[in-house]
Amino acid sequence: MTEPAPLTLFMLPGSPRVESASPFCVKVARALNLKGLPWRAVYAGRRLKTLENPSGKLPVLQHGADLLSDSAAILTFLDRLQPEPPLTPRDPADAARARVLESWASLAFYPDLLYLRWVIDANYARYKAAFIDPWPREQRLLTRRRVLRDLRSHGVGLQDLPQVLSALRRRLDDLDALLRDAPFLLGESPSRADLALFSVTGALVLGTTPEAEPLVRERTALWAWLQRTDARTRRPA
Ligand SMILES: N[C@@H](CCC(=O)N[C@@H](CS)C(=O)NCC(=O)O)C(=O)O
Repeated sequence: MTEPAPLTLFMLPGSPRVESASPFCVKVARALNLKGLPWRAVYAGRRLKTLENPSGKLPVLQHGADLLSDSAAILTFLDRLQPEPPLTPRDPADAARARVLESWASLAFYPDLLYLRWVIDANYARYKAAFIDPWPREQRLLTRRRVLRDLRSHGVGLQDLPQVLSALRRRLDDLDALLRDAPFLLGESPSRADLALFSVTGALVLGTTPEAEPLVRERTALWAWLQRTDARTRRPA
């Protein structure tokens, strides 16, 4: 009999092109892979939200009897569980830079991604066909009405598409510039900053947001880093 995997990642389901529709779930999945930790996925959706999940959001990592939510907190926990390779740089200033870049992914890029996926009708149809319709109802989490309401209260939902794309272009330029001199954002090896920004910018090139795809592909340092980070963090076959 095989040993049960000690780590279970409750996550939103994905598609043949990516582990999960949620960049936060992809970020944790890739962190587990990078550390070489064995883990298994459980597709959770609404059921976990109402029954077991302390935060109401995915991902949630189960370690023994403990449930941990929030991808940033989970990465910090993984560094304690398995220190090598570190996701948080050992140098305190680099650790701070990594966390700032990680929050840039969730506070700036993630709302752009949600806008492009859920507000634009044609993209929502693509997203629904790839990431919602194939899965049973209990594995789904968000409704379009909820996401549109949250985006309006965030502010991005009140903007038009040209405004959102102009802000996204600026951010992608900044990310591309940060990647010109080193293979990863904080130097020679991937950190939590790379995992967070890889997950959310990688989600822009999955066939559901055609306005954003060329913006990512044409930035050469950014595009090469996406491939490099993917290769370093993919689950071994
Ligand atoms: N800060 C959280 C954010 C996670 C998050 O927003 N997850 C989304 C899926 S991408 C979610 O579960 N949303 C459900 C909800 O807002 O009710 C993290 O880093 O894990």
